[in-house]
Amino acid sequence: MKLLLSSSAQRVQAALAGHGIGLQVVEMPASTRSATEAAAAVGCDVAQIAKSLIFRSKQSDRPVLVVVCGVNRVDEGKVAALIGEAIGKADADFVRARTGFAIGGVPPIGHTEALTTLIDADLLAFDAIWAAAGTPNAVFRLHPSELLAITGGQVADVKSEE
Ligand code: 5CA
Repeated sequence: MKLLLSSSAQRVQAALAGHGIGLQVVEMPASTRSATEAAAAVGCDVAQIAKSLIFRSKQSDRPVLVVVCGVNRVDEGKVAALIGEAIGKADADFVRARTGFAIGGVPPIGHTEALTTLIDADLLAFDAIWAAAGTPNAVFRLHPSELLAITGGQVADVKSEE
């Protein structure tokens, strides 16, 4: 664990501090770029990794954040029904431009603009989950209720059943 956080991780730490709960960003020596790598690095189940996935709304061209259980895939049709607009994948440039973070480190909070946020209901089953914190090495641990509190996201069934 590094004592001095990189600037992207510091932005996430500052956003967490702004919510007044003592959640701590940690930078790991190993990669946390993917859910599998993050789970190995912190020693949890892949299901306990909260993936922060960015989609692009087709009509209004807005970023949509879906925070997903590490073992699930997103059903884009379910998300579209929930937000009232079709969505597509976001490319790396869109993600960076509209969140301020690069793919592999996109956090659930601290973005450059407020994001419409949906939270996979499956994440609520755990006592502890881990989310990305701005870089492909940075994560923080939190309780699902804290994820709801800091994102203001809507809990929903967003997973693909395939
Ligand atoms: N730090 C880890 C664990 S929290 C992490 O960010 N995992 S993740 O799953 O939330 O982010 C990786 C996701 O980025 C992939 O699941 C995929 O949806 C997306 N992604 C990866 N490469 C690309 C790409 N080239 N273009 C668009 N999206 C991508």
